[in-house]
Amino acid sequence: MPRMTAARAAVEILHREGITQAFGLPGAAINPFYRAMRDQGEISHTLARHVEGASHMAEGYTRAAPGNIGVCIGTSGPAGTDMITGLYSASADSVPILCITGQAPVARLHKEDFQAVDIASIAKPLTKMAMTVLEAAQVPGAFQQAFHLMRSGRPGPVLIDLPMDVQLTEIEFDPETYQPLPVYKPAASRAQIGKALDLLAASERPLIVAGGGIINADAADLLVEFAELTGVPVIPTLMGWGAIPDNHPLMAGMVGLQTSHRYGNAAMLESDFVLGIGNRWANRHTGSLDVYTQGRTFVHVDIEPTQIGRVFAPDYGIVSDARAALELFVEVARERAAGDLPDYGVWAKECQARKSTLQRRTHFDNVPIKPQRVYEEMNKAFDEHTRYVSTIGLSQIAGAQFLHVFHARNWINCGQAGPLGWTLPAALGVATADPSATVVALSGGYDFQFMIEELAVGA
Ligand SMILES: Cc1ncc(C[n+]2csc(CCOP(=O)(O)OP(=O)(O)O)c2C)c(N)n1
Repeated sequence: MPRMTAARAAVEILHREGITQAFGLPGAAINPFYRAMRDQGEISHTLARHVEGASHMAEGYTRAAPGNIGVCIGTSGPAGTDMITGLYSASADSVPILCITGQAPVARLHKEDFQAVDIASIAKPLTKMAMTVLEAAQVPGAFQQAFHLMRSGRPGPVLIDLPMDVQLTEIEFDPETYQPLPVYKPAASRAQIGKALDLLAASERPLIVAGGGIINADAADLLVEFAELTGVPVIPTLMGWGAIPDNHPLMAGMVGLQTSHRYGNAAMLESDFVLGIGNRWANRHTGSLDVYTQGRTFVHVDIEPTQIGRVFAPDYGIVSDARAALELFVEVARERAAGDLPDYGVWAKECQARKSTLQRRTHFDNVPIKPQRVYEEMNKAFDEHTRYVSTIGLSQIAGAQFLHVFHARNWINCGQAGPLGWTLPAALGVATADPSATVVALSGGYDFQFMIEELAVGA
């Protein structure tokens, strides 16, 4: 049996789980892991200037392409605490990233050692698993479980904390026969999809609310196919923006308090039925729940069972991966298309008409130039394949109101956590994953300055 350090075994597993890129910053307690990464030689490393930056780079990297998992690495103590904001942002937006930290030797963990902090306890509420691995022989299992958890159910981050002596201990491990664990994703049944379509067919002015779960499941094509088959207009959430192109006749606008379109809000108020897929009824999308829910029937499809009923009780809930659900929605809707689905043509035309009458004004000639005009010019300057990255602030809100997005993963926004400083490093993560893309980081002065040191990484 091959013998190697636990750190080397961990690197071999990263490689076999498909990791080719990591972001981080070394320090004494993680140096054995860095050494193992260098010796193994298959994983590129981007040296961040701030470990929080590395965690946001990892998130941008994950979000840039289906199947990606961003890895961020730091030493013990403050490196882990610096990456907590990245773990919060990733968990809040259902994004898998793997955060690896060094730690003081096992025997010194309770002695208030230099840079020894209980990072696993600090990270617990922000991760699907946060573990200080105390036995070297557990390291392969911990990494195997980490990938299984990050990819199963609602995606999210994991933290693995490796005491220095654990990293350096030799263990028996055979990388050649390593195999990732199966990924678990719940799938809707035909009976459930049939019932949801019965409820849809009983409505006169239905909408589909398309959430970020559709992007995570790489199911934008199926969403558009289902919308076209049924003729039902689509409201993307801020996390789902791009799942249906902005210029599609069934794109009915975004709904919400700030990051919304006037025509989207108007369509929602006119509707009598909402099918939410892979969304979580975020409060900045719903606004007042009374107004949002009154007079409407709701069907909610989500991969995470405890999301059903969390914000309000839907009329019918289905626990399913968005792709699995949409595959069946398309299949069953196609069988019914000839028969019992109503014609929503008039309703869809009304939604489309509002899109031309309820536009916000952008064409100002003022000097100095007004922000609205800047976005108008951006829409001309950047083509449909441009990838926008943004976190928070007026610049982000206006971006959602005025920009145009035509493809899934081309609007990469820190939707729930919105930490200042996220945009620049996240954009670098996107650019690392997709070097040929035009990546536009949309950032206000504060956001830009929060992590301005990462410009050096970009350079
Ligand atoms: C870490 C952090 N602190 C504070 C806030 C609260 N906050 C949200 S937007 C904002 C101002 C943003 O200013 P700027 O980045 O210049 O963007 P602008 O609104 O000018 O576009 C603040 C302080 C935050 N989101 N994150």
